[in-house]
Amino acid sequence: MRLSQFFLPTLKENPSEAQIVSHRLMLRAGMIRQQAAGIYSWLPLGFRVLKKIEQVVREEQDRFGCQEILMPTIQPADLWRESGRYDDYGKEMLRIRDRSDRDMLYGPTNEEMVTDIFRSSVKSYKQLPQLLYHIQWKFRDEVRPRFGVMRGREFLMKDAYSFDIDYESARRSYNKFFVCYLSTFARLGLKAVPVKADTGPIGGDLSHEFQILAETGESQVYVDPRLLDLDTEARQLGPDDDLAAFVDRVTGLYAAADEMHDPAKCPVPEGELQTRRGIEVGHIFYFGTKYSTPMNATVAGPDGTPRPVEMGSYGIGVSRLAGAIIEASHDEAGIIWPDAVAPFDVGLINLKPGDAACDAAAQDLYQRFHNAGLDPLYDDRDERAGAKFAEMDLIGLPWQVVIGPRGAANGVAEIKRRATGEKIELPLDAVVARIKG
Ligand code: 5CA
Repeated sequence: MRLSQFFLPTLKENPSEAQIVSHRLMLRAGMIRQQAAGIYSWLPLGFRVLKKIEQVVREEQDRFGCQEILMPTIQPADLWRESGRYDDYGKEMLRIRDRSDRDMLYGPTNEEMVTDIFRSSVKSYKQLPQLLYHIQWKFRDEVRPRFGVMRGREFLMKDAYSFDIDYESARRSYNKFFVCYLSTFARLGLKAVPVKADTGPIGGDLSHEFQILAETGESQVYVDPRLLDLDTEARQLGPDDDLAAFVDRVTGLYAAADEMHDPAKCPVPEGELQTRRGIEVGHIFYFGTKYSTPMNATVAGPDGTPRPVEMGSYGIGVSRLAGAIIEASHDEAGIIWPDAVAPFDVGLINLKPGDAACDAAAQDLYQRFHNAGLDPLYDDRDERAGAKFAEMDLIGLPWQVVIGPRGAANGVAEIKRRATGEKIELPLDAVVARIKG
């Protein structure tokens, strides 16, 4: 993509409405545009990041045997009357009436709908377990939407649902998502800590939140330092491994959010306990038969008698992650994208467009990047060097490659790693290999 043709409405000034750094940087980097309180359009740069996050989340769900479906955003109120949540959900639910005066709603979550899909077609324990997920927009009419996409009213969620015959099997499903989440967040370049949580309006009695650690996080968490090193181990585990052993060990380590932290009960010595800020990017729930009983979602067990199916639900805030990743990875100059979710792999800066040697060298590299399967953003605009560098730093691509008249004459480019600021000069034909690592 050539920057001269790319739709990238960056801002020079800090937008006054943005209170936190990710919101500020997403607006300044032209990633999103607010359309109403807590409702955003995703512009090309932001959309690319959102799709990358979504894809990592999808691949990890698939790896653990969860099947993708797509349920609608609009749901009939009658399903929610069956579970009893239509009245309970209160003002957070956006209620709509269609032309035939039927009560509808914009889904804030999908337990009822997926239970309806399940009960209409699964009749025997032999068809279990079933794990289904979708990645779909949700609407919650939050009292105080704020912090950009971190607390929106319309937001993109990956929500998965498990169906099992009994408690033991349901725990195995829960464990799969537990490990899948740690692996997903590690792939996204994040440190995520599982913290025991309240179940709120989803219900049930077993629940964990996944908090990623960032100085600007909304909640305070107190964690055993051993919880900060689970990334590699989680990525190596798959659905057929002994996940219970891993989950039992991890959940045995101390982790508590502010309201649950009790220094008297904390087994970690004060000097070792990590007090950090966290952002909730995922939340998993086991709630047994809370929906299957009232909605009559039963399957025949081995003895032929019908019993309500055991369920859990598992959410990841996909659009929130775009903001959360920035909170965890930025500096004064702008965003620092982890490789896995960067909107482009490399920013190619031509310092002197119009100069034959610079144009030829830049064009040659642009082609080499494409040939190597890298996705470059080529700054071919006639702008001051300082402005070009500042904009590249702001949008945070992992690598910058700079071609100037001196380098072009000598057949070299300067390469900068955005995360460390480290710069080296390399011959043009060594650039691709360096970036591909
Ligand atoms: N049905 C369950 C699990 S699928 C559920 O809805 N859980 S939740 O309420 O905890 O939401 C799942 C995730 O969505 C949260 O962990 C958070 O990352 C994200 N999320 C929730 N509310 C918002 C919001 N207003 N804006 C952005 N992301 C949100």
